[in-house]
Amino acid sequence: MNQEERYLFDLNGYLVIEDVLTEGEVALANQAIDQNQNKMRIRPPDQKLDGGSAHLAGEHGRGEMSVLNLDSPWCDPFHHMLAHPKIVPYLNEILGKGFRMDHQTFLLSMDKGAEGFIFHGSSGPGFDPNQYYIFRDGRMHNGLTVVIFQLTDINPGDGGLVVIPGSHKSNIACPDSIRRYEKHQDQIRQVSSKAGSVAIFTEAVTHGTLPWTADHPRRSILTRYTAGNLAYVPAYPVPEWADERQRSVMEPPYHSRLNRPFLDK
Ligand SMILES: O=C(O)CCC(=O)C(=O)O
Repeated sequence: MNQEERYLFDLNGYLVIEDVLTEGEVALANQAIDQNQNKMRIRPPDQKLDGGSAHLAGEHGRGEMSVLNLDSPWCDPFHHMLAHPKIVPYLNEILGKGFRMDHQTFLLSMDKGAEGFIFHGSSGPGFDPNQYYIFRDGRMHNGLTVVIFQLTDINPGDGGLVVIPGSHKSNIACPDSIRRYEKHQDQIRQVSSKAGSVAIFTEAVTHGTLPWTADHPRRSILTRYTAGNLAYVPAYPVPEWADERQRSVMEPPYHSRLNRPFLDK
């Protein structure tokens, strides 16, 4: 993580890293999804995410697919993303060495007309011990942190992930009118980037999703990580397929002084 990236993450609560995956890797991951369309679950109307906002409503729910347990070789691109050598240095800085996968990796898919997600995040006014951003003694400390590998282009105006830059340091709860995307839309930033890029954001930053408007689908691979001593959801059993790198990020939470494995890169 270079000085510009450190500055931008501290300033905004998120960062985009371009060209993490090659075109070939993006194509392989997309092929894996194409081959497993029958495993896609479209969120039903009784699990709407739009929070009742007309500005975030859609014609249908987003698609979700669990990707780590797909049959081989379709799972391979997603296993590789878990402890990706280009991303590990970022997570070492954002979460500290010994960071761990918290929520399991999944595909978030949006076809044209898919609904948005009401803005959420844990920034202020109370302290949330699972999702936080603290800067102390020259370094940042984060709770739950999201890594998204983009498998399709996200152009300005397409919809998808949005953040309120800087809100991870806010002291005031986000007003409902802003969470519902009804007012001050100019303060909301859509995170656009090309297929193969990665977005990382702290769950402390206020974020959400705008309805998808593009003809091509959104395909984002999300994994939520946390510091090695923390857990938001109960730890999953470490699967047999995991190699040494993957096992180290799937350890349950415990103190780093107890021989916790960690990755340098
Ligand atoms: O659309 C996005 O990338 C944000 C999704 C999100 O915040 C969530 O699933 O909790």
